[in-house]
Amino acid sequence: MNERELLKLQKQLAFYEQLTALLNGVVKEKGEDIQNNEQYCDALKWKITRMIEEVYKLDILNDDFDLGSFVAQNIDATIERMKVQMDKPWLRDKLTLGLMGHFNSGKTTALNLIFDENFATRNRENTALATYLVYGNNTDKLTVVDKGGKSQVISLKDGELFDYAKGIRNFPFARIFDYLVKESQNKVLSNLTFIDTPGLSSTNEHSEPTMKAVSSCDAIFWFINLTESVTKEDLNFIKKNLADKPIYVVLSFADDVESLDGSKKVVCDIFRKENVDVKAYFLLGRDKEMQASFKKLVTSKLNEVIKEYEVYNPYAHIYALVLKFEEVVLGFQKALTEAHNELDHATDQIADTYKNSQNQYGSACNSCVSRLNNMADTFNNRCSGATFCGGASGAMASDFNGVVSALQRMGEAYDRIDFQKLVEYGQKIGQMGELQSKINRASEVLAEIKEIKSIFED
Ligand SMILES: Nc1nc2c(ncn2[C@@H]2O[C@H](COP(=O)(O)OP(=O)(O)O)[C@@H](O)[C@H]2O)c(=O)[nH]1
Ligand SMILES: [Mg+2]
Repeated sequence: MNERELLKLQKQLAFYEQLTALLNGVVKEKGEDIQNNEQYCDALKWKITRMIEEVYKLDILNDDFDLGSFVAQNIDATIERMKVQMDKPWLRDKLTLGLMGHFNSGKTTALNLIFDENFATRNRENTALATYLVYGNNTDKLTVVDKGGKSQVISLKDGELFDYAKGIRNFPFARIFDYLVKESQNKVLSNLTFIDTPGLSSTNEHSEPTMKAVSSCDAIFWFINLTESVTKEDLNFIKKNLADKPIYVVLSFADDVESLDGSKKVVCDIFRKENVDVKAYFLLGRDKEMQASFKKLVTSKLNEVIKEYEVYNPYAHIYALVLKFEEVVLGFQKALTEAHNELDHATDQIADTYKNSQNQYGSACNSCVSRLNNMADTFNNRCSGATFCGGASGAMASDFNGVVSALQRMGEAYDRIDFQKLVEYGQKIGQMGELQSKINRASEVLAEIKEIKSIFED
């Protein structure tokens, strides 16, 4: 074995020893409260999604309302964020800024500069995991959290295990873990949490930690190596994943380009053309003066950003949505009730008209009967037992005429009975039944909404 091979073996051995120590270290189980929180979030998600489906079924939302994408964007993503905030106390009530862009674009260098940190920066992929820089006193330790939410406090030295630079071989091992947390006493961090991501790489696997961080970020610092300018991947990622987030662009390697103004203009023009709204640009380079001004500019911008953006509150977001749905359903129920009342009034009128015409027919019948009775009386009084005489025949003739015209009026009254009104009546009663069942459905949905509201109002 030659000296080079021996050295390599020794390095590997040191790595495995360090790794063994880490794997044997004290692991803090994911707390029961966190597991309960997650179950709570899942139950809430289920309840709210069901409520929205029920509102959707009432057929009162706009035609272009897409249930699937609405739920994905407004409920799934928000509840995931809620879970993340419950899981990760350092994201709670803080604005979260993500450092993103290609690997090797100066993200970690910038973080070190702004916060006087000392994270490893190398000219190849290095940080395998997302690193959270948070406010706290334990500045000489790191916390590493695995994908199951278990955490472990390690020394800064052991943190180096997660660097690519320790050998690409280490990389799959780092993948068991989810992220690292480093505390800092910098005052800016009492309102902000930074997530330094490994950045985008040519393979999806390496970009995963960056993708995962997106949903936790309120705003993004996007890094562009000015010597490479904006790439298709940059634009794709920004458009697909960051469309609704404020973006600040850091142009790194600024002293490595021939014409700084020209290169910067190219980037600005591309973003403008692609409708990416960049809030501000910062220049970063190797030059000390440039670095000092970068630090100054970014720090003052961060203080503005803290004031400018409200800390994302998933509860408030969902509560506002629930209130909106309640408003829509209440409006729907009100309109239905009004329509129902109108129909009720109309059917009463139809019934009155019909009854009226039927009453008229009834009284025509009665008058006909009384005419016939008159005739019978006349016959009994004047004609029975008497020879047929002129006076009686005159009385009978007038009775006959009376009966004929009474029959005529009866016929006319019958014609006036509005049977169409009966049909109309039946139709309207049917419509009322339909409205009533929708009103009842809306009441049920409103009861569900009320129940969800009470969860938020407690
Ligand atoms: N010349 C020059 N080198 C830089 C600049 N920013 C970062 N670097 C170097 O580029 C490499 C990658 O930087 P790093 O901050 O680790 O990039 P990250 O992968 O985006 O975190 C390191 O060697 C840095 O020293 C810059 O503005 N100018
Ligand atoms: Mg980095």
